[in-house]
Amino acid sequence: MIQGALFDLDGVIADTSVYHFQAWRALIQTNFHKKLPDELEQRTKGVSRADSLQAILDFLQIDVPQKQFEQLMIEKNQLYLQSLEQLQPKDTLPGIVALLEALQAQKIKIALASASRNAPTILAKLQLTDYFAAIADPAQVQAGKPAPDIFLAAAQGIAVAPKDCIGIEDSIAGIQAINAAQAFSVGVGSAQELGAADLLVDDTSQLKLDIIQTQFAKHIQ
Ligand code: G16
Ligand code: MG
Repeated sequence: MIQGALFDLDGVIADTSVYHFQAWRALIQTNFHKKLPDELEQRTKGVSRADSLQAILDFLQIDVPQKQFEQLMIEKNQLYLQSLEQLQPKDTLPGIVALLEALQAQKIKIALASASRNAPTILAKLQLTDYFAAIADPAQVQAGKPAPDIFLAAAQGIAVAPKDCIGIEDSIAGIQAINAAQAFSVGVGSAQELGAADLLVDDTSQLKLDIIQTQFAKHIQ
């Protein structure tokens, strides 16, 4: 029986992953006059702000002093926050409110396992905060996704063993993190990228609790 549900945020609850990459693109264009290829979007999904910037600079083979690195992170976040200004409850991805309601009706505890330091602000803007019994703080965990830490912290926040939890993710790093935490991984996206997920759906509108429960029961047999 599922006792806990651990949610990723960007790309699962809201389509903010698009805004993250738009902000990275604008930052790199302004500062280095370079264009980022599409492939970097998946590589930075679910990955912390610092790790994302490092991956981008490595890709571009650019080395910057620590002070400039920190300045670039601040600038990226300012660009990202600008795009969040318009965010409203209607921007919650399809099927998410219904899933949260279904989980709550079955007394399955809900926690957030997002790598984003902006996650509490986004949940508040979407008016979803009250569904969450715990929000794991990415600043307090040792290693970011693909390490399991943020999912372990989220499970601990609702006092449920990770093996009794499902984790929902749209990123490769996130599915790896859920699997490493030994929770049941539900991927939202393509099999090409998220083939390691225990259960895969094309988009959030297909996240139905009865289907997830059936697959979870088969998985633990
Ligand atoms: C998200 C995004 C990543 C972003 C990270 C940190 O994670 O997918 O692209 O780099 O959070 O975000 P911030 O700069 O807001 O702290 P998740 O785990 O919700 O997908
Ligand atoms: Mg995500």
